[in-house]
Amino acid sequence: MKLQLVIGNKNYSSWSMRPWVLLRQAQIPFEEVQLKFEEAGGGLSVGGIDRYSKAKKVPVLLVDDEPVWDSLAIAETAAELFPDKKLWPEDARARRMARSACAEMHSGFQALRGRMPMNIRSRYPGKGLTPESQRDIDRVVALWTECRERFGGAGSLLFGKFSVADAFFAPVVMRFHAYDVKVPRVAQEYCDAVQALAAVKEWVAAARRETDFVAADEPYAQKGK
Ligand SMILES: N[C@@H](CCC(=O)N[C@@H](CS)C(=O)NCC(=O)O)C(=O)O
Repeated sequence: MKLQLVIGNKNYSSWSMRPWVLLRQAQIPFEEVQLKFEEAGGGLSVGGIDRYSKAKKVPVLLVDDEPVWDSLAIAETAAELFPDKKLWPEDARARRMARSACAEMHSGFQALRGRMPMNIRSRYPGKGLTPESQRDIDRVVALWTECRERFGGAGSLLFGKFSVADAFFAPVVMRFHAYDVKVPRVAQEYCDAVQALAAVKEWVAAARRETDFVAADEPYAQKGK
């Protein structure tokens, strides 16, 4: 089986980071196809995406050239294709909670996304903090704390061992890092554990090497930069 993962800029593309970290951390081999964001007429598009997806967004997983688009569909497909990797928690109650957490992440947290766009190579301490983004942050912290307390066990991740849920929250961890969001100890320890994952380190190192500047994702950059 041939797997190709089409992603965007590693510095900015939070949706792309999820399946990339999931596959890499689980040691599922894939070929990376990186496309770059392009800005035209005030909008953002992905250069060359037409070849891969009618939805025209990254990420896309090509399974023997057949596209699977949207990060949640990709995660479910990977879990189905590689049952031995146990990408979802084995315990049924933990699995239900992991699925709910991923779905909540997938469809919610608009203020956090909008005010604190992922930007791995930059630091904007304190930027983006509004009552709405603070509410999202508080909810993320409560969710992480509940997962850790109920299902973390001896491991350091949300459900102990690495799972889809950690891949889904990795971009949030990077946002908290970039904007220096202060969180309680249990959440900070979780952030540290995510940043220590080999796949996350690899993604971050590659993101830092990127030099493309995408204005739509840079609300806090100084003019002329
Ligand atoms: N829900 C989708 C969202 C994908 C998405 O919005 N991707 C952005 C980049 S991170 C994109 O491709 N934007 C280009 C566009 O909207 O034309 C997923 O989970 O994959």
